[in-house]
Amino acid sequence: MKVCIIGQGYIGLPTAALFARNHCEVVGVDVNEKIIDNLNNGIIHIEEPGISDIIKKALELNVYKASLTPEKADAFIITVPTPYIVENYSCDLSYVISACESIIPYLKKGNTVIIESTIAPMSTDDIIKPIFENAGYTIGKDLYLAHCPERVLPGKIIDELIHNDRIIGGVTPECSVKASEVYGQFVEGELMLTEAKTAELSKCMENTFRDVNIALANELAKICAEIGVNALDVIKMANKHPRVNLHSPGPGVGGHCLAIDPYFIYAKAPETAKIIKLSRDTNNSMPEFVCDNVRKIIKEGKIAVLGVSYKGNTGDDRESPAYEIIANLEKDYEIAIYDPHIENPNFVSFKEAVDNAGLILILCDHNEFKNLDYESVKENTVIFDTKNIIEEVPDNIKLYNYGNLYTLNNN
Ligand code: SAJ
Repeated sequence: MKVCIIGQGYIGLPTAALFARNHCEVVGVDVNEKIIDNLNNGIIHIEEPGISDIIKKALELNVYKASLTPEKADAFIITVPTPYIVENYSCDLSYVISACESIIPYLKKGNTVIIESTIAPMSTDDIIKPIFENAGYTIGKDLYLAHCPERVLPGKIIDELIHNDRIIGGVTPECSVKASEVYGQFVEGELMLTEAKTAELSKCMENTFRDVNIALANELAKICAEIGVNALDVIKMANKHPRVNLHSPGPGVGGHCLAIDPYFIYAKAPETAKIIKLSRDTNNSMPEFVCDNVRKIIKEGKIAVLGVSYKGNTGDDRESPAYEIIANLEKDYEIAIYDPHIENPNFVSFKEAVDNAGLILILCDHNEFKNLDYESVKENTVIFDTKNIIEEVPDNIKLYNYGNLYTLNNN
């Protein structure tokens, strides 16, 4: 089988590597000339275990090449980004549309076209299908079109691409069968055949499920701060119930999935998607909640912010709530930022950040923050741990987290 993959990023490149390793001929297409040159020389631009060796071997065996233009193939897979439109958070399909248009000159009857990028429900039927119909194809008869969303964890992409179950959403049942033959080349998990719109909504709902559950935990944290209960104890106790799994409250929800995908659903049914929208609003309100509590803890002076990544132990700061918190506090306090996972000329070392700081504000659960070097921290410094990762502090340091925020109301 010959496969042409449009987009050689975090998903497209590992996918290309696995097809090549499984005896397919692969063309990896990208608009970035430097990426293409590097890939053809075995230089990999993404940090992901296992990819580099597979691509180098595939280049040696002549089964993989990177190119600026598509080629004729049996299957085409689109793995380009789907950003959101800033004004209303709806799904920006422009890269997907131009990727689809770019393959039209190379298509032939019997080909399979698969969209992997996360897209809003109904996008395949309403927007992508007409692109190929207008080019003269009858979907399900002489061209097979499907949406098959990726669902992988960075750092474990190769393993998850092979072993995770996969949603195969064809525009027609014939399209699902053809798309499953493509993934059958390397996927060992179950291939679940369904309709395109079901696949689209399933992917969006996976991330919405987490967002809604996190919103519930965040709402609990606010209620506890208001009525005087330890939220962390409530979560610990309630989760002893075999069918309860309260999530963890925090400073907000970041990243390019949970903070975005729920809006794709909301935009489709704004009158009905009430819990989804309320959850987004609740999670978006957490930076302000953090700032309000900071203001109760200290009135002026220096704050050391620890961690701006959206998630612990990564250097990814997309949509991180930390930036909104910093922008808010910068108006009234001197802010020094330390993040061991992000290189930024404006950030400082831990020692510099905590030097003379009245408050240490933890916004991310990097492992480095679990046991801080308290020798560098001056006496009577206050820590506000919004990720609830610090278990113990020396006697001369005061710790606030979501377990005891309510005590601030009595001050
Ligand atoms: N967070 C909380 N409380 C929690 C859990 C997370 O506040 O109890 C926050 C995190 O701090 C972070 C945000 O939520 O700011 C998102 O973190 P995450 O680890 O839940 O999600 P992502 O965005 O890194 O990855 C998700 C995953 N989806 C699901 O777990 C359903 C991943 O499997 C997907 O591949 C990815 O989205 C994606 O590509 O869609």
